[in-house]
Amino acid sequence: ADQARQADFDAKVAANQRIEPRDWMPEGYRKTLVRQVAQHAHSEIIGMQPEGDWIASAPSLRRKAILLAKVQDEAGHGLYLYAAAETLGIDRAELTERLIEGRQKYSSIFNYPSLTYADVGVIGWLVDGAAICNQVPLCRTSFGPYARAMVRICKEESFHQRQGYELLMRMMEGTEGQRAMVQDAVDRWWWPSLMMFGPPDADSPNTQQSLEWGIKIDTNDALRQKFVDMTVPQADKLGVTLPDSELAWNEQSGQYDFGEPDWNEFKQVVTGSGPRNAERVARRRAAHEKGAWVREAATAYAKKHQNSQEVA
Ligand code: FAQ
Repeated sequence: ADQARQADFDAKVAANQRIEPRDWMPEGYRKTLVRQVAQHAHSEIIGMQPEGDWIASAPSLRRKAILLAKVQDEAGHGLYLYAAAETLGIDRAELTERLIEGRQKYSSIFNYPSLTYADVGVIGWLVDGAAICNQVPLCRTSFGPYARAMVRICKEESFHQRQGYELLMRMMEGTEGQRAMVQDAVDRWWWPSLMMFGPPDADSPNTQQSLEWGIKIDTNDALRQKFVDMTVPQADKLGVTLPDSELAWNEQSGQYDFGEPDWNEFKQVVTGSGPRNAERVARRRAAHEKGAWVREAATAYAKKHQNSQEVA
């Protein structure tokens, strides 16, 4: 029976059909998805922090309204993704425990500090730009709930990317000091943005199997290249320099050549020793603990409501 179910699963994946929560799936497929979707959800929630730091000191009412909307969207993305993970049979409370105990990862990018308001623009431009590059193909990922969550998330990420680029365009029209702030933010965020796509294909233990299962659609290196090709013309238009002396158009390949990110730094950040890891997780833990009474009250209310329905 298992063989028949496996064959059915393989045929669905090969035909680009969606696997749904009630369908049979190999245990490894379920585990890989829980890992990736949870990591993605955690990234959205932890990712609220670097930009959230600027809400109280946004330079104008307009910028504050935009930033508030963006950070709220990220909370929403986290929630869709936790809901998608729950269809795989894992509880959101358990996933949160794993995050605050450091047993599950979130994107390396959110372990860097946001030092000026230009960082808000650069996070929108580069970090959301990289997120879109990675996530548009995931709209076709093989697990239905994850794919459907991605469709909506990508639409919102496009707005996020645009607001970042628009903010930077405005700053580049400003004073010398403002232009220098933009360049400084680009210098700090460029390499970490390239690391968002994960280790080089040769050092990526999960890629091959995830491609076979249709969980991933492209390899880490392929998406990184696509991001560089997309971003270089935008940097030119903006008038900033990307901090990579090896960056050059390659006539033969029809792509940009670029330098190697510092994979040692990546390892440090992913294993908890980046510039802001401790602070990000400590804040998430504090928010979780502070919210305990809300969860308790909501649970008690739901229980009471359920009982009164039973009586009626
Ligand atoms: N950071 O074998 P692979 C956003 C881990 S966008 C930390 O290549 P895989 C939007 C990886 O988990 C950011 N860890 O792994 C936003 C694995 O760990 P494990 C979130 C990383 O899964 C914008 C190990 O290294 N987006 O939040 C990273 O096949 C602005 C080996 O790597 C997603 O999560 C990294 N950068 O490929 C929000 C997208 N890279 O558990 C707020 C969905 C790798 O085996 C503000 N995820 N690792 O020890 C994916 O597409 C994939 O999971 C990859 C990694 C491509 C990230």
